[in-house]
Amino acid sequence: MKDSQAAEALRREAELPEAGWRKEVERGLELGLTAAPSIGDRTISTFSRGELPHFAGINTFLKAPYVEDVHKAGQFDAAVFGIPLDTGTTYRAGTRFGPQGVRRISALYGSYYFDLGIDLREQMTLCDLGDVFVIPANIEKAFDQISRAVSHVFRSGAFPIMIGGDHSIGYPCVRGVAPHVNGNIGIIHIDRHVDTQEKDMDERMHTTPWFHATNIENAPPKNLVQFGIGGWQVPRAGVKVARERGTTIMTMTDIMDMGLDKALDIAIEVASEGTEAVYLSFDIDSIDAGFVPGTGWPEPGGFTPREALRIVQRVARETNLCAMELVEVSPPYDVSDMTALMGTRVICDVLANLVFAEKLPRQRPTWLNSDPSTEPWAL
Ligand SMILES: [Mn+2]
Repeated sequence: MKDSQAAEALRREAELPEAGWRKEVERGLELGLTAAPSIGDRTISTFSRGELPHFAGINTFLKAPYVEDVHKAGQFDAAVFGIPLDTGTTYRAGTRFGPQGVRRISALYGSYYFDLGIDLREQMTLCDLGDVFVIPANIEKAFDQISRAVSHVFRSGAFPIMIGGDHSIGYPCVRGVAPHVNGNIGIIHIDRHVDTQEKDMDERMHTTPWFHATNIENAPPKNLVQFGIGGWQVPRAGVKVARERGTTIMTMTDIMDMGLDKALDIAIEVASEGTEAVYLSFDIDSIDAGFVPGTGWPEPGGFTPREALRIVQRVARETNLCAMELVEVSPPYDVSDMTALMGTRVICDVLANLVFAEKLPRQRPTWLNSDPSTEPWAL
């Protein structure tokens, strides 16, 4: 088995540095006091200030530093922030607790990923910027806040990771990214639902983000690929729009018939053709509800977790990924945190694969248009 992934993982681990871990230990001892004399392991502090114990401490995503001053976002390779908006939900709400739920269960993980021999703490810097101040009673004002926040983080140079929130945030997130890309953006949308109608019950809701996002000049519908679609919750109004605009929809049956990797070849090509950057929108309900019950619009017949991880692996490695969102995790409907954990896993696997493919830490991308003298996105 010397050519196995496991054998390679064992080799790679030996080459990983420990400087980040040592720094965390030193910091813990300095801020949290050295441990009681009976504790043999002198890396342990009295107050928990780092990864351990996993069940202790104040939660940020992966216990990354909470950076209260958002002006410092650009000092990190990647920045996580929450968008706790569920005003766009058309059935059962609760995704306003998505960022909290994902952060809480993310404490289960350390920074090391065995499969790839990657240690995020040693190989990149990550911060948690907290949450966007959404306006729950007015979705358009919430959208404005979201676009401004995304724009700020994106142009700082940090790789932005948005934790929703319902899928309505897809539109303001892309609207925050688009002005800072020199060239076009492709969108890879992993979902059971098309989310392409113009309005739902007279407003822009979580069923509408891609209608509005593909109205943005440099986010054309020809580079929108919708992956895993199908079932009984695809409104006909959205289907009409998809047909008129020529977005690329790939159903679960399409994907099964051709095989996941062949389908991913097509998805990556559609999103990348003629674009400078690719945006990933991952709806947790793309995975079968048997695995992820904690979501607002469950639709049976979606991906398995293994398939979902294969999708994000290839998207992270093979596209010019510029930002991502994870949406529709709804902790009030979750069981044993399994949906939030899967959401955590999607984000962690994107990061690990970006590091593996040497896309993180990143040089400032040539397509990133950010004049520091300009304000972040504003109407
Ligand atoms: Mn969906």
